[in-house]
Amino acid sequence: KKVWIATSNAHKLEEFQEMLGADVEIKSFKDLKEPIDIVEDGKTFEENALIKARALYERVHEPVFADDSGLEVDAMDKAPGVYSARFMGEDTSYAIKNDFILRQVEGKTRTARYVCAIAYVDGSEERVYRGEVEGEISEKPIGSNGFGYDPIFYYPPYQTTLANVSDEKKHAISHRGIALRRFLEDQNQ
Ligand code: ITT
Repeated sequence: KKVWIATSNAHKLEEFQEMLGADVEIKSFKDLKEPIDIVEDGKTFEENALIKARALYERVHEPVFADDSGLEVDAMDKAPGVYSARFMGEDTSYAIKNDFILRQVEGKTRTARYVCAIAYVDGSEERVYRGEVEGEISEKPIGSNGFGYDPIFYYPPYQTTLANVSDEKKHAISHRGIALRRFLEDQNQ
């Protein structure tokens, strides 16, 4: 089986490969001869996922997924949200972004969630699936697995951050894992 994923984020690709298994061949933006210029100007995760999936479908005319995801921090009015990749600039390290968020939640409620919208476009149908996982901003960064905000995303049932658990444990409860399983269950109906 082969599927396109409209992403240039290598960490997302790795997670999809782990979750879908080695027998699924994944292609992404890096496999295109000509780059696609995409303006991700949606206001919601769902809109942005559809924008990316439609753009790649128009190029390849084969089944395409896209993942738009991010972190909502309640004490920051749900920022960085859909701006999670661009928040403080794409070139700013996550060590700096994570420290900034730790300072923002000092003395405030620490609740946060990851959200993921997975869009699927194949020319005859368009579908979007959402997954969310509730957590808290940790007291300090912990762990080196995962990517992005994982070192500060504390998941109470595991009593540690998502950067401090195995890939399997992350996928079992993650926003991306939930959204992907919703898609797969729908396909099996
Ligand atoms: P593409 O649009 O090319 O897919 P992107 O990284 O720009 O890549 P998004 O706009 O969806 O994608 O931004 C998602 C950001 O949210 C990502 O860069 C991380 O900062 C954060 N994020 C999403 N899922 C995450 C996860 O599982 N662990 C840690 N951080 C995550």
